[in-house]
Amino acid sequence: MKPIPHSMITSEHNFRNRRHFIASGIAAAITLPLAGSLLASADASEPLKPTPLETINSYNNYYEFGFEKSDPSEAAKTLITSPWTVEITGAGADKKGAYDLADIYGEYAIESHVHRFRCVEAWSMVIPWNGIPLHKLITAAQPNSRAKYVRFITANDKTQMPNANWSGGPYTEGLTIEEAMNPLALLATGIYDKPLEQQTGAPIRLVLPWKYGFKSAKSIVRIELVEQMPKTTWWQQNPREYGFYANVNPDHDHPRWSQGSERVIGEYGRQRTQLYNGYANEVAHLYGALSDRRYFY
Ligand SMILES: Nc1nc2c(c(=O)[nH]1)N[C@H]1C(S)=C(S)[C@@H](COP(=O)(O)O)O[C@H]1N2
Ligand SMILES: [Mo]
Repeated sequence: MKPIPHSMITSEHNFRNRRHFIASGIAAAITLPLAGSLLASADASEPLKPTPLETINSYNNYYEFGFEKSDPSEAAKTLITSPWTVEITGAGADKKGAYDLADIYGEYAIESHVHRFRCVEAWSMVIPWNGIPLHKLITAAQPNSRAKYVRFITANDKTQMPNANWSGGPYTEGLTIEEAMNPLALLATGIYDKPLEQQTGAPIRLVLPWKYGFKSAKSIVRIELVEQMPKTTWWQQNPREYGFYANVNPDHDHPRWSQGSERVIGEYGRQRTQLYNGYANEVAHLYGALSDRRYFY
């Protein structure tokens, strides 16, 4: 088993220092315009300012541990995350298997990617993830022509989760095979070079930075390569409000609120939301017309 290459990864300490450096540099070099829009225009080329780890770990959506943002960080410690098995199966996989997570760590290098994270509830963070690109695990399962979609099933254990079964079954998500093979799709195992805590989806969760956060299923136990579009948890809860694709788009509002801007958790005020959450160059080719609402709710 190969060790995780920690040397490749920027530490939380360095992130913080770099942020101070950037902040003071800006203050010294330029005078910020006073007037203009009340909303900061997040620019895809601007350096991202990571949200502090304590904030990422204490403001969570993980309904199996309760419905309040503070519930998961208090309740989730009952979830035992080691040992952990991830099964890769389905008619679309020629090489099915059940893998101990420790073996997956031995097989794949852990990469670091800092990404914007945008919840459908119109709040956002910037998260320095560690993890394995999803396409690597899918390729290892030898997808055949029946692999049209990928279905993700998560832990749903009454003995370990106070609110297990809240949606009538395990939290389930899905992607087209093309989305799943996109290099941005990550199976995250850590944040700031520390293992995920239970409330952020330990020991392994999806990260899809161009989609609303509910697509990023936590604590995954099974990945299936399938022919049919999976019936996903939030789509089943309310198909009018939560679609299969759920790509971020400031021009398609949620039926009950605007998606044009977002509250930045840990900062003051709001910023404009970007198309595909700022990742249009990487993912826009996967979808049809921007006016086609199917792709954006
Ligand atoms: N199993 C499971 N995964 C889940 C959820 C959940 O309730 N259960 N909530 C989703 C939602 S709505 C969001 S916004 C993100 C939140 O991830 P974070 O708490 O790490 O920010 O997790 C997603 N994954
Ligand atoms: Mo969310």
